[in-house]
Amino acid sequence: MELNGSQMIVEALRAEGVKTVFGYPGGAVLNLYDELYKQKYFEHILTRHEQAAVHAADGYARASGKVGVAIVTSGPGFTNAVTGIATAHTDSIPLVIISGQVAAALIGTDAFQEIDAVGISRPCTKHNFLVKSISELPLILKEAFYIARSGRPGPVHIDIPKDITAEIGQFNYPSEITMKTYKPTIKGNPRQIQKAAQAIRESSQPVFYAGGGVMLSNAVKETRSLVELTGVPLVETLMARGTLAAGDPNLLGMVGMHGSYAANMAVSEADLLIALGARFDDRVTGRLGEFAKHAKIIHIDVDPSSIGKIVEADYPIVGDLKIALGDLYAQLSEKFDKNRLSDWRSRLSNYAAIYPLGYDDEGDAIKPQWVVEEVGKALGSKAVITTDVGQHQMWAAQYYPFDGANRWITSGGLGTMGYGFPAALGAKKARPEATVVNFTGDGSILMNIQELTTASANNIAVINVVLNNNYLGMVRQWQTFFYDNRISHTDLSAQPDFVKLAEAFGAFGARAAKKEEFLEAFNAAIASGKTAILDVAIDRDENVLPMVPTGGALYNMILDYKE
Ligand SMILES: Cc1ncc(C[n+]2csc(CCOP(=O)(O)OP(=O)(O)O)c2C)c(N)n1
Repeated sequence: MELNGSQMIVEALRAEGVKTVFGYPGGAVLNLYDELYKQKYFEHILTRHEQAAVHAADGYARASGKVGVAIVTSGPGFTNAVTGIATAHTDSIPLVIISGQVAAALIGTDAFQEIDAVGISRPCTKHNFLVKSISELPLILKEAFYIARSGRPGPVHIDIPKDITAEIGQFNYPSEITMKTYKPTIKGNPRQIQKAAQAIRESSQPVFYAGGGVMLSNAVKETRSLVELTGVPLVETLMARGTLAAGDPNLLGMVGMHGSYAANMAVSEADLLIALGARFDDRVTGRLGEFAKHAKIIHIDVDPSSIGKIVEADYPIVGDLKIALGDLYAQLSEKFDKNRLSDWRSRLSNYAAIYPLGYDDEGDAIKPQWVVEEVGKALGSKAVITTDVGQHQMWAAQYYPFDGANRWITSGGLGTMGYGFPAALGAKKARPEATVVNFTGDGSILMNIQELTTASANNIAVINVVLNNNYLGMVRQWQTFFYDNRISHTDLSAQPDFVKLAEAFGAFGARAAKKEEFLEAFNAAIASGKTAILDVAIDRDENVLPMVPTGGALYNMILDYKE
């Protein structure tokens, strides 16, 4: 079939089953946008900033488990998108980003809106392509989707010169492909799995360390079965919240800088650490030399380059986690003696009992943790929760009752303020039946506030709960703890009227300074059926605890802080 480049893109998106794309037009993608105008296969959501388009595609991908798609123009359109691309890259989220480029003949001439897009995207994508001729476009599109979703997922960027979007060529879209240079290992080595099973059988203080890979490989069920079978307790990274249901007796909580005492002590005292799709991020490990220093390490990951990168693995297993866990289960299902772990388990229960997660809810001021708990009570585990970055993100991670995959959406690796709201919009498009709540801060929400227009124009209803402390709270906390309370440029007392702002954009706005007002505002927001901003005045000086100071060992936590 003969098509022009833009038609090929549209047909490829159709063939890949894409239902929603997010984007922002410009000169270099005019031909493509003309084709988007004519087609009826999928919906295009016009965001108001390219960064938001990519975050929305990312939120869509995380909520649906499918590849998210964003389209941006050349030059500033592309550079605006970079933060979104890097955010997805660090968290291994499958995206295809299509950018326009100046006409092939103009590349390298400093043409209007020219930028070396593939040069910029190389370090923050799983792979990228500059399309050099129309003949290679169909295969590149196919490969982009394949690379984005297979193995360790990630964003793939395709930069397409404007003339190629108008040129005509042959379009035979392959239904399947294999690539010589890229073949992810899916099945873990049976010998290694056998050895790992033996190590689990022999250990007396084992702990599972679940990372984002549990979610990405859709391995929640398999992880739960293995935990149930073995009675081995589990800690979750920020990205793995929901692996076990909140309240599960095998769950020790979140591990790392703001992890629970029990989780951090479990890792510190374990004799075997079973890392599941986790990458040993420094926010998790604390001081590396002290991290799990008594433990042998089993590391299961689909990405071979992540194994041994930060921490040597005694039992490396390269493969898809879901499959590897199934194989491990088969190895262990005969006679695993759970009782062997009873001393270990009671020691850990004791840790959980002496330092439970908690906060002081005495005074009149609204505590942010209380807000998170109330939303959790109202919506439970069926809601989709997104966050921005800061204290509110950690409180949401600590106090929301998670249960299962694809419902907890946060920028873990890059820590991108401005992520939460557009990601929530993308998530709502992917899961229209779910209530979507974005926990955000008064700093973060202003970073992509323009997307209120996108929400209103497209009737996408999400609830932004602004935990408003009039500070860049997380940075203020560090200044308080580690810089002698020198509050340098983190006071956000000067702020807009968030209620009026919401209304100006056609959204719902309400303010809450007392607990009853919050519950009322929250219910009214849901009833409004619109995107909402709830401006919640919280205790200004609340800190996120426990906290492991940077470079400290996990077992040295600040549990309580009094100035
Ligand atoms: C784009 C970006 N800029 C700067 C930072 C550094 N940073 C991390 S947390 C934070 C404060 C966030 O403040 P706010 O959104 O009000 O949330 P709070 O911590 O008060 O809950 C800042 C500035 C970041 N993570 N992302």
